[in-house]
Amino acid sequence: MTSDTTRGFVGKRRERSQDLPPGQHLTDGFPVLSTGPTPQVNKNDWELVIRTGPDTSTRWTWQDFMALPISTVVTDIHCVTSWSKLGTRWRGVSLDVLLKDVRTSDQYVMAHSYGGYRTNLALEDLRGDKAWIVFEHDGAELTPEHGGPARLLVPHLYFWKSAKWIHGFVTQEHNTPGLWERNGYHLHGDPWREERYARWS
Ligand SMILES: Nc1nc2c(c(=O)[nH]1)N[C@H]1C(S)=C(S)[C@@H](COP(=O)(O)O)O[C@H]1N2
Ligand SMILES: [Mo]
Repeated sequence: MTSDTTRGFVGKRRERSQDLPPGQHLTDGFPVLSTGPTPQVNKNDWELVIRTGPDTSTRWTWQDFMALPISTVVTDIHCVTSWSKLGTRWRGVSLDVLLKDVRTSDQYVMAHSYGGYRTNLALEDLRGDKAWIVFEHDGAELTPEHGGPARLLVPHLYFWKSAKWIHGFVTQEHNTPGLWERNGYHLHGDPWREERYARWS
C-alpha cells in the first residue's frame, strides 16, 4: 500500500523574510553539517529499531521499511546556525506509521544515529504527521553526507533534531538531553520561538 501526502506549500516558492522564523536567513545551497565523519551505512546491514523497554523493541530491515506507506513531504527547514531553506522535498515514512503499534507510558525518546549522534525529542513532536524517516531528497537517493541511507526529518524543530543516519529510538520517561542539548542547546528547539539555547547556558 502506498499513500502520498503533500505538506507545506507546493509550486509557489516563498521568498519573503516574513516567512522565516526570527533570526534566520535564506540559503540556496544545501550546507552539510556533521559533527564527525560520515558513517558508511549499507542498506543490507541497516535496521531501524524502536525500543520501549529492555526486552521490547520493534525492528525493520531496509526491505521491511520500504514496504511501508511512503509520503512525499515538502517543507521548510531551519538550522540553528541561522540558515533556512524553503520548500525542500523529501520522500519517507511517517513516524505515525512506525509508532502505530508502539505502546509505552514514556513521553520522550532519544533518537540514536549510526556513528553515535543522539538527540532527544518528545513523542508528541514525532506524532501527528510532522516527523518522517526520509530516504530521498529532491528526487534523488539521500546522499551519505546528508544522512543516507535514511535520516529523521522533524522540520517544525531546528534541524539539529533531524538526526542523520538514523538507527532508532529508545523511549524515555524523562527528557534526557542528547549531544547538542547537553552542550547548551535547547531541549525542544522550536525555531518560531527561537528556542536555540537553554536558558541556563
Ligand atoms: N547524525 C547526525 N545527525 C545530524 C547532525 C550530525 O552531526 N550528526 N547534525 C545536525 C545538524 S546541526 C543539522 S543543521 C542537520 C544538517 O543536515 P544536512 O547536513 O543534511 O544539512 O543535521 C542534523 N543531524
Ligand atoms: Mo544545525
